[in-house]
Amino acid sequence: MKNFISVHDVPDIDKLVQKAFAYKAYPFKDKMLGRNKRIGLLFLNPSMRTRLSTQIAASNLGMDTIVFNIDKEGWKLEFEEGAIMSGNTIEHIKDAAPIMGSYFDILCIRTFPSLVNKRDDYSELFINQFIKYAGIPVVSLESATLHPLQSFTDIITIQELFEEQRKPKIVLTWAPHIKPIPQCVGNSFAQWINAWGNADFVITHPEDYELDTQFTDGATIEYDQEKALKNADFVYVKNWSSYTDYGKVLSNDSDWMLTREHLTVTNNAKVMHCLPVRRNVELSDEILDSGNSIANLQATNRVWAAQAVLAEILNNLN
Ligand code: SN0
Repeated sequence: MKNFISVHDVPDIDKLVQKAFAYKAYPFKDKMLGRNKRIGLLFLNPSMRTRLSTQIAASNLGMDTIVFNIDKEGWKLEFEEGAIMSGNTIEHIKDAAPIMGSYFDILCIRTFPSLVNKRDDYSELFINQFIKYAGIPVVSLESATLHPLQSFTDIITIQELFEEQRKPKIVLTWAPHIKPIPQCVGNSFAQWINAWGNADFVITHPEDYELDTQFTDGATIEYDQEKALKNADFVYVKNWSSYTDYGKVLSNDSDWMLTREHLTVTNNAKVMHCLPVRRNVELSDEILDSGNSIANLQATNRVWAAQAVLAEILNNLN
């Protein structure tokens, strides 16, 4: 593995899951692998779990980490080729990224979508410019359209909990929110579950909240949430803004908030969320504070997900 941007960078998902489980059992077994290697974590947007788990994963592998909140502490970057930089951007990615490439062995980047310019967001302009100009492996800590470390964690967590000899039914349900939110987590979860192929996978949302079919093809789309939730083993709760009417909030229908009532038709489903969660807007307290919620396990597993990915990249470097 060179870069980790999407599921397409993973030749064998199940093998990577096993690698993560091995680190969960023995966190320090490869403490020498990252010796004298330095990782840069670059944030253009806020983060808690991603930042901490990646830093811990790097430390478990013996790497040095530098965290740079470039949105707050750095110069504002320009990503457009040929831009006349007379506006508010100060430094071109062409000038910044090669320097980072010389300082680090691996570069990790979080960059949210604009939710205004669909073409730039869906061409992954920012992260692709980093890949082009840094010249070292790049790991996505959530980019404009995807959140691969989260989706990998989600599959690890499902595998860890589901022991029956059949495919689990997994439902991704849209939930209300107060503001426009990226489609990344939904896109990425759909992309990974479809690529994994070991699930009966249903996506439910109000009409006009369809995600990009390049990620959802293979899943069943069901507009009736109750019908979708029937016999679900896992329910992933997530808000996203509209992809078709790009970046817009089209519904705030609180009936879509997952409550205990919604779970009655499921197979006592485990409820997933990537966090941070808007309590009693996306998901009710009664679920989040119950044994059905596995959001904390997902977050805990972020360390092993990041460690497996970084180890794969380090193996490729050495
Ligand atoms: C981000 C998202 O893509 O959904 C990051 C999730 C890991 N979430 C938010 O931006 C939530 C912001 C809010 O105001 O609740």
